[in-house]
Amino acid sequence: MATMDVPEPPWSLHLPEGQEPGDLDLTTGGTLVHRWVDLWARRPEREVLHDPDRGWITGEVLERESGDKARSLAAMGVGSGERVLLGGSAGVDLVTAHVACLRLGAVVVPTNPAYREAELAHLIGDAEPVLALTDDPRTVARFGAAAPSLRVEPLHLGGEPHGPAVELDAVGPGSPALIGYTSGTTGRPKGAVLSHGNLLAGVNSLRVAWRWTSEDRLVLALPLFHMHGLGVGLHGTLAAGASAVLLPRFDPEAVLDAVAAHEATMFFGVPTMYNRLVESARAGLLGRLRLVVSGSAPLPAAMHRRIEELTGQRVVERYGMTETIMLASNPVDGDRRAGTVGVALPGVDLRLEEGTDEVLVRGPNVFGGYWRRPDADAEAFESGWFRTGDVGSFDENGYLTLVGRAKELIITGGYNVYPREVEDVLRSFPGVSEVAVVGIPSEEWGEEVCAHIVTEAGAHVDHGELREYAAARLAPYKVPRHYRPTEALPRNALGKIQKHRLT
Ligand code: MLC
Ligand code: AMP
Repeated sequence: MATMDVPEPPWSLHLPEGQEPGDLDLTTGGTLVHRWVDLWARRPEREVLHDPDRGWITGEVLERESGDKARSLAAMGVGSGERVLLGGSAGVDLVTAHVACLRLGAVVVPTNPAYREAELAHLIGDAEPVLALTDDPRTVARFGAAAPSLRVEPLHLGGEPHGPAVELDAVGPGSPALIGYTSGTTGRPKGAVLSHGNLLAGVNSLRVAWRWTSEDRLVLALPLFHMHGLGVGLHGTLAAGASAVLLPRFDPEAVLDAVAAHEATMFFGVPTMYNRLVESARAGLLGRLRLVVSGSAPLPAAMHRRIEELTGQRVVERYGMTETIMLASNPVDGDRRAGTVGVALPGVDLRLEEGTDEVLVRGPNVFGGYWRRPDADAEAFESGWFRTGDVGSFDENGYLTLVGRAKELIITGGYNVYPREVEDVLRSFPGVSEVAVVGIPSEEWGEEVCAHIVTEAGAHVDHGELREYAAARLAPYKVPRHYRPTEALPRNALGKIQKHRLT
């Protein structure tokens, strides 16, 4: 509970010395693309992004390639407000396609290349994209199977621009920029619509809190289809006028190579990445960095200590969500407390709901609502505050500890799995009568997905076949690693399954 000792607002803890809360302007730059384009015009020769295929790419090249792609998209008939599915591994080509969509005013729907046909079919049916962009042949085939009439183009969009001149960078802060799909209790993922203003406020807050400047260089091995890699890593780099080394996939040795070879200053990762990094004989290289950040899932206090012992780094743990970008962070200058997610970020208001202790949030970074889901909005917002579904407690200095979840969510390796979506798939397998999916503790993944299965009378369910069935319909990280047969699921007097009794 907040007490008199907590500075007002609590996030003033994040401000550099001399900056007053009243000086904070999270709208600096107007919109995300305005800010980026302005920086590229002012420092065209500056190296911004590196990938293994293209080497270093300057601001001038980013501006030109994204502009050319935006014109190609317009020539293909993509208009402002229309949705474009984007998928692929992190690299300059994916980034320029993403930036092109935003500069045109199209709405990006990031997709995980691991999504199966059924998952894509839902996304496509819901978002109604006019186009999909990807270079991944598996994804192309799955798009084709999920929606045969959907136009799919490669990320380079045909190279040279074609089509008439078109106005770029014209969207305002209120226009939708991104739809991030996230599940929930319904089992069917819903789209969180983030505006250009939300995305800008989100990164401006982090620029202040993390002292993110043009001198910084991030090693970015996170996928670019979730908030962590995209809304924080990529957008933050571009908005800070900084640079990033993009790695197409996470590999601890490749991360450490990049740290050494490119004189990096920052690394952001999920706890599973740190589990693997500390196993490297060269983990000490992380000690060269200015800032090491963990998020998306809880970082165990023991891992926090282990990283410090090996590298001298006190990791900055922070807390975020698709719908809100980042909410809280441990301070860069100040006490970094293991086991807490720190203090509300600049411009972000956090409080706990009385009675339930659910974390509620309000701020310019918080999305406006779900795509075509007024029913979900009505549940998610309470008098202008967004319900995070996380349960927390504040200490006397405003540090937040997440103590549980009001929502049913499993986080495995930083990816979110909503049990309902998995249960729906498993229940459709012949012979299965009831299913309850829970997360069980795992040192490597944080949690692992576990399915408790009740079979129909007289039926036999082969767990290997069930796993294969699930793997054909769900992205690999959602597929249960454990199958536990049971006679009956534990239920309370009202018939509700008591998942906390399942292990
Ligand atoms: C991969 N596998 C996973 C998994 N990732 N299983 C469970 N959970 C995961 N997260 C599967 C693979 O398909 C494979 O299955 C097996 O595990 C071994 O794979 P691997 O090669 O060891 O895994 P790898 O590809 O290296 O992936 C591990 C990882 C990745 C940690 C690098 O999971 C990852 O990038 N996580 C980050 C996710 C992220 O960006 N989250 C941010 C969400 S935004 P098989 O069957 O083939 O053996 C958000 C908001 C916020 O949450 O606050 O940031
Ligand atoms: P997503 O829906 O993918 O955006 O994931 C958001 C959820 O991830 C939050 O609601 C939290 O439950 C969880 N999360 C993010 N960061 C942390 C963290 N540092 N510690 C614990 N949980 C986290």
